[in-house]
Amino acid sequence: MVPDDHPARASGNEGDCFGEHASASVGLVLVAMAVALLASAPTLRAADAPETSDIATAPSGLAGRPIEAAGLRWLHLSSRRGELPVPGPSRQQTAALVVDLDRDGLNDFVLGFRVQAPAVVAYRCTHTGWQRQVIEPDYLPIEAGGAAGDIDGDGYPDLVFGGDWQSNQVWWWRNPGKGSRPGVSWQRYPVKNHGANQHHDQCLADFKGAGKPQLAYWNQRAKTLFVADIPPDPCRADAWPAQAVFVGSTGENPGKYAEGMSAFDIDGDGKPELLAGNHLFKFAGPGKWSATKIAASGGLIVAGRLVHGARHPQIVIAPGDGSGPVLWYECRGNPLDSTSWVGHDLAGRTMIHPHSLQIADLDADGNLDIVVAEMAKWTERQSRPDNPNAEALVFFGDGKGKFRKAVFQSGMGFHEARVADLDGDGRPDILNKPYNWDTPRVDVWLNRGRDTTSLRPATR
Ligand SMILES: [Ca+2]
Ligand SMILES: [Ca+2]
Ligand SMILES: [Ca+2]
Ligand SMILES: [Ca+2]
Repeated sequence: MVPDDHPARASGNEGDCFGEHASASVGLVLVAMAVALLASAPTLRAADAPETSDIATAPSGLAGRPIEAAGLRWLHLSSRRGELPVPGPSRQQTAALVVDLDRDGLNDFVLGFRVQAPAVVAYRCTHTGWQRQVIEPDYLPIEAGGAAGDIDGDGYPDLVFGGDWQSNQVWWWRNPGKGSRPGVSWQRYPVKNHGANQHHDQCLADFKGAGKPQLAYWNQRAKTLFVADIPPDPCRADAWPAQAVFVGSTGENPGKYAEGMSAFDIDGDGKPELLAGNHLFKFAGPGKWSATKIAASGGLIVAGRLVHGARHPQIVIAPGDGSGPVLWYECRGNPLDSTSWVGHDLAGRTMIHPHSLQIADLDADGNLDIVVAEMAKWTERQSRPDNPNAEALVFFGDGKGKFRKAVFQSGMGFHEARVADLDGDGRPDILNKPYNWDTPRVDVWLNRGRDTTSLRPATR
């Protein structure tokens, strides 16, 4: 985010989740969001499956540069070289989500902005590449975070984004589904339009086992974590009643705020728990949530089965808009007991604004890997990077709790990067849009694996 004394505060803050004292830094909240997306992705019943005619052909003949990074082959596409559409005029790119908007079997992605309209754009994956579509043409001070999930129950994933330090609002956009037409934006509806400002990070998941998702969101300037049920008629609701699940600090440094959110079934009861800041929250019945502190300090928080055979999944936390170590935590007992969680340093150094954190098996060896990436720039009033040696790192897991570090990129600004299959070949790819480093800009690295023969040549 942006410091309080920062000029950017006059025009819009970055998309992260800190509240009161965003002064010191700008951050990345990428990883937590990716996990949230995975956890909240709608499950398609057979009747909901896309019709055959709707299934898209994976993109081919893409312009891009074949590169090698972190020991893998990639096809790198950048809006800087015209290989992807330019996101828009905004220089403060706050949010990024990966979601299959049209349910054609291929992921699309969504970017959010502040300072200048449009506030939200989609990149639809087509057989020739990515086509940009404006979802919200107006200016809104979109904060980092966001969530995708089916809010109105029509089977198509809708979108949620929150306002930053300048706004007390959270909004959702209805996916028109088959009614979607190029050039036609989506209808926006209120989720929250009162109370304190700033909403860095949201998550849609069925924490309550209700058969449909609930929306969790941070409200940084209230230092509060809320969970709201979707109203019976969300297209007519004025605002969604919400319950405060947690109030206070998540161990952040002075001047920072709680951030980070995702969902994962940690205790194995079939229902996802809410991971937020440095805590695990479990729904314990109407109006009741248990809170388990996992770590001394919070940030972007995601979970996965990093260690084969472990009874419970592991949790990874990165300081996001702050700086500090990145740790992964294993459970050595009851996951609802704080003393069960034991942390292990991942990076071996202080990471500076690591606002991207994702878990995926990048090298297809059957062991989950961790992607952590730093921001290069967050201060608006200067053009030079704050952190010119920013690194995007991959920690390749061995499935036994050991990780091998590899540098994916250096000197590049990452923020809210997402790891997901973007071209339908089954390999997880990397999406990045910097916050204010070299903006406007978006980059995609399509994972071509270790096998050089599978590398598609660039067409230009
Ligand atoms: Ca799609
Ligand atoms: Ca559970
Ligand atoms: Ca792996
Ligand atoms: Ca892929």
